[in-house]
Amino acid sequence: MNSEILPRYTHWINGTATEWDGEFLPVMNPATGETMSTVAKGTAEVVDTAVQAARHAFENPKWQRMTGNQRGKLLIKLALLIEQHSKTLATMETQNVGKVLWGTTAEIKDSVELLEYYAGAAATFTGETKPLPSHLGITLHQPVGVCALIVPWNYPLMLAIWKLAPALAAGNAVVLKPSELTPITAFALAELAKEAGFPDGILNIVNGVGSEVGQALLEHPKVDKVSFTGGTQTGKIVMATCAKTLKRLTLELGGKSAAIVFEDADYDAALAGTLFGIYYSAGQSCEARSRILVHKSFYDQFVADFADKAKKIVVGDPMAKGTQMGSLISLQRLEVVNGYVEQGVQEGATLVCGGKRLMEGELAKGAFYAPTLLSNVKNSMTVAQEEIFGPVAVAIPFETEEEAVAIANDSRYGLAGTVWTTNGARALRVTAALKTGLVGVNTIMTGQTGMPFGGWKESGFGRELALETLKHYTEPKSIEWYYGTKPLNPFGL
Ligand code: TXE
Repeated sequence: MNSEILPRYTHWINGTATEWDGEFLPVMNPATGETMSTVAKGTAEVVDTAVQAARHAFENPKWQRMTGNQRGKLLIKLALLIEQHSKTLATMETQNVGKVLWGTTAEIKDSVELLEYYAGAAATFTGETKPLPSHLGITLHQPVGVCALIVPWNYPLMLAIWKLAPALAAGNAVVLKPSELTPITAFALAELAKEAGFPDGILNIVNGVGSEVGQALLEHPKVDKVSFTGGTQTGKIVMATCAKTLKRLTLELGGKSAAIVFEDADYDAALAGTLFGIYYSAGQSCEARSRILVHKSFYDQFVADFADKAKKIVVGDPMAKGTQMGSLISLQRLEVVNGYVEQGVQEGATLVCGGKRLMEGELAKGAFYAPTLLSNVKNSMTVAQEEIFGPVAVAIPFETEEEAVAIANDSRYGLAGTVWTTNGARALRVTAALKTGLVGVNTIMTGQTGMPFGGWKESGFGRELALETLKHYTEPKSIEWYYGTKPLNPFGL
């Protein structure tokens, strides 16, 4: 296809799409293998322009004087506009990410709900007054300033909103950096934010590759805070770079989360939940339950039933009704995923199902990988320790509750987990013992609006989706106001 006639995405600065005479990168539809548009490959200069625009807009007295209620109103208008355009946005997202349309539709619905949540919270996140000896203590929560929001490709619009909603509710200005693979819906978001009435410069977008524009954002002296979602390796670079200027930082990184299926679990619910927990979004979720720990007494049966159902998952055109799993983000990622599966088998795991690229008919054009299960996995194997980020589950047997907890915690990650049990006391013991930020009991639906989302250990730090998230986008200030009758004069001079 002639790239001249494809839609082109540049940058969004000061309320408008910029001109760009630099390089463009192709943007792919991973399910069809077609180039669907091109995106500007930004530079440090464009980052500087965007940050200056954000700084200018942030310092504008009109924005500074806006109340939480007024910012909340803008967020509500944005939520309504996104709701009105949800079909178009979901279609764009599906075509760019390769994930099923019902999935992207649900993500947009959740994003609308999150905007509404922070719209309500914007006016409530105020300081406190504290009586002190001869002083009145007042705390203020003031916006940090310019926030760089760096998001990955697996949930492009939703994760942008996870960051943007609390940042704007708290009164900041933002520069959003979408993944170079999935820049499309961010642009639509910027247009809708303008229509909602956000002042120009409050929301800016820079496009390009992480090592250039992402890095330039991290190094920019006028960026006050960075909120990053992505891989753990990149997260470490982000943290080291932010340390140079002590930027405020939150990191939401990878995971290798465990679903523990106890002998007293509701078998059918656990089976359905563990399948969805890994194959939703083709396993490309940070909180995917990629390790399935199953009690020894029914391990073989569970593995057989799981594989039986995994083989029935409808993989294909993510736009088609009835498809249950779409494509991976790229053929390059598919090769990485396949490499892990091969390594698992070399290290002694048994390939029960999947383990191959799907090439029948139209599928050959895209990055489709069969839902895969490896059994007889030891937790020390690479496939149990590293984040594969694809539709690959590993099944590990255990005998006792203590052993299950020890296996689940034997990971450098600590994002999520699920406990499948009908024993309430056990649920309480195990949820308390897991070293993760999120735990589901008989559910994989963690990460709902209002519940703090984030990891322990190498899964990062900071929490999204909750009221406390506003703390990450504000600086607290303590004011101590003396009201004694005599001037304070400790030196007696
Ligand atoms: O992510 P990256 P990638 C994991 C998953 C996946 C691996 C690699 O295991 O296989 O990470 O994926 C920007 N300074 N997750 O390579 O590199 C980049 O442009 C600043 C888990 O796609 O982390 C993109 O916008 N920014 C994760 C964003 O960082 C940089 C979701 C994420 O890219 C940068 C995605 C730099 N030096 C992948 N380098 C999750 N937590 O869900 C890159 N970027």
